Amino acid sequence: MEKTLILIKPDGVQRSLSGEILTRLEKSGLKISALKLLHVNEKLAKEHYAEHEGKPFFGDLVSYICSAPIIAISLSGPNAVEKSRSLIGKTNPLESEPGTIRGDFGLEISRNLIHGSASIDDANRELKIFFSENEIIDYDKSTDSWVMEL
Ligand code: IDP
Ligand code: MG
Repeated sequence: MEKTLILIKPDGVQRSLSGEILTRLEKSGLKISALKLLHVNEKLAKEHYAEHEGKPFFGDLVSYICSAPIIAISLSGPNAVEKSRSLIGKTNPLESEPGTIRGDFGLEISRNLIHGSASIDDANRELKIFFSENEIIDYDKSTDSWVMEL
């Protein structure tokens, strides 16, 4: 089953929005296949955001992600990557539709609450940074056939 990496960023945890954010993602039918609270160090932040190295906001982005604990989540389900990106909204909360996580709770691009992998390839790379293979669990739920056509 397709998987994506979600991070509830430091502002999401500090503002006590972790439960609200997870509820929204989980209610879509996507399944939690791994979850942990961790304090990211600079090395891990730079590895995760390698594609942005050299951009003007890179230093601030790394400091932001390392500033307080985050919650890392693996979500599984059909089109998990695209579905979670649509629930999250655009990168800039100002351009995100109401009803999306960033649109409802964010004001600025540099405090946009949540990360979601942008592609299946990104998801596979990023999941390996945050989780070992045995931390990601595939399991059935009795509601599976009500959420997806099996
Ligand atoms: P995404 O998180 O929607 O995939 P990316 O373009 O991959 O957006 O950027 C990664 C993260 O870097 C964003 O979520 C945001 O935290 C930060 N970021 C992106 N662009 C800017 C910017 O112009 N100023 C400040 N921070 C930015
Ligand atoms: Mg991105």
